[in-house]
Amino acid sequence: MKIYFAGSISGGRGDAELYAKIIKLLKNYGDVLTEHVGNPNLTATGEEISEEEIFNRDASWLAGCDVVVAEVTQPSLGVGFELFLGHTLGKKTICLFREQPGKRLSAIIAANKAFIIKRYKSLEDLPAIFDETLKR
Ligand code: 6IA
Repeated sequence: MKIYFAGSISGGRGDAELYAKIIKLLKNYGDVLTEHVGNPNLTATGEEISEEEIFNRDASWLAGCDVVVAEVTQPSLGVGFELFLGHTLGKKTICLFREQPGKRLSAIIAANKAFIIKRYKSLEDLPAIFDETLKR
């Protein structure tokens, strides 16, 4: 199974360490195409390749994946766009939102019936969520 993991880059890297841990868990279920999203050395200003190369690479990985898993707690324009793109391509999509006081998931994501929305408190909650949503 090819997994496209989406997480905030330009939107803020506050959750980068969490993304790396999620990617490690996801590797139990398939190949993660976007391991760089969890790289703590990848800053908000991004990778050393051109924006066009990043877009073309990410769009083709997205088109070729079996499932999109997005951590949507840190709002990100790019993650929102990837969710839309995956949606138009009919990709199974799981959105992970960490419950925190004062934070709300955008209604345009939360209310989309095409997405599997999973609210969680901590990393320990995720194996059960992945067993339920990713195991064939
Ligand atoms: O808007 P954001 O940057 O937060 O969007 C993050 C999402 O878009 C991630 O899930 C990535 O798949 C993708 N993405 C956005 N920027 C990059 C990037 N470097 N490298 C890889 N994937 C990216 C940005 C460099 C650029 C500022 C020159």
